[in-house]
Amino acid sequence: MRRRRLLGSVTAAVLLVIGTISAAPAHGRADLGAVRSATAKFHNLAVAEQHGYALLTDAKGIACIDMPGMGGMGVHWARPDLVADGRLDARRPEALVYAPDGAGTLVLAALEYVVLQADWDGAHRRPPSLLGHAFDVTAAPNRFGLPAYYSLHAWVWQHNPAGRFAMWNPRVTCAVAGSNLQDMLDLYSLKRQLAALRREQPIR
Ligand SMILES: [Cu+2]
Repeated sequence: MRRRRLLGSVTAAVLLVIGTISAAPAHGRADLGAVRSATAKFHNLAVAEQHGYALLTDAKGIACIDMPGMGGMGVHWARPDLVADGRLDARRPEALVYAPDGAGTLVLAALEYVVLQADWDGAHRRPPSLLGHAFDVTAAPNRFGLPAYYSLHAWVWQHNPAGRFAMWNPRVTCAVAGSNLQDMLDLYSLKRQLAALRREQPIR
């Protein structure tokens, strides 16, 4: 009887330990899984645009962002309303990052979470973190002409050998030989100009 009770409590303790060990990584995976299922629809750029994401260029008009020696990000489609709301939600990234493949076609690669530093620091004691990772800080002035901001890249759709949450991906390059990337971007900016024209001069 005593022995059985002892055995019972040992079993319970072992189960508790196993439970604790397996719970931590399972939780992380579940979060990433939720992020993937919330953003899978954005493999289709048209769907991303329907959800308010728009092509983002830097202050010089450069769309494909890379950093010689570090790698690249790709082309960002961003939602200014989410950047300005001072909040972070793993399932609602502020930006979607599309990397050009070998032929220059844009393929969803990463999600980027962005919050302005002043907005975040004004409401929180600690700098932001998401999915267990601390954000990078970009000071002002910067190439995007933004006030200082926190950002976190999550390479959930394309492997990044530098790390899933690294800013630059050594495998991403904007210098794609014979690419249709610029044609694609020109087409997007043409579409945007057309849409703006239509808003200015509604067809009667
Ligand atoms: Cu980026």
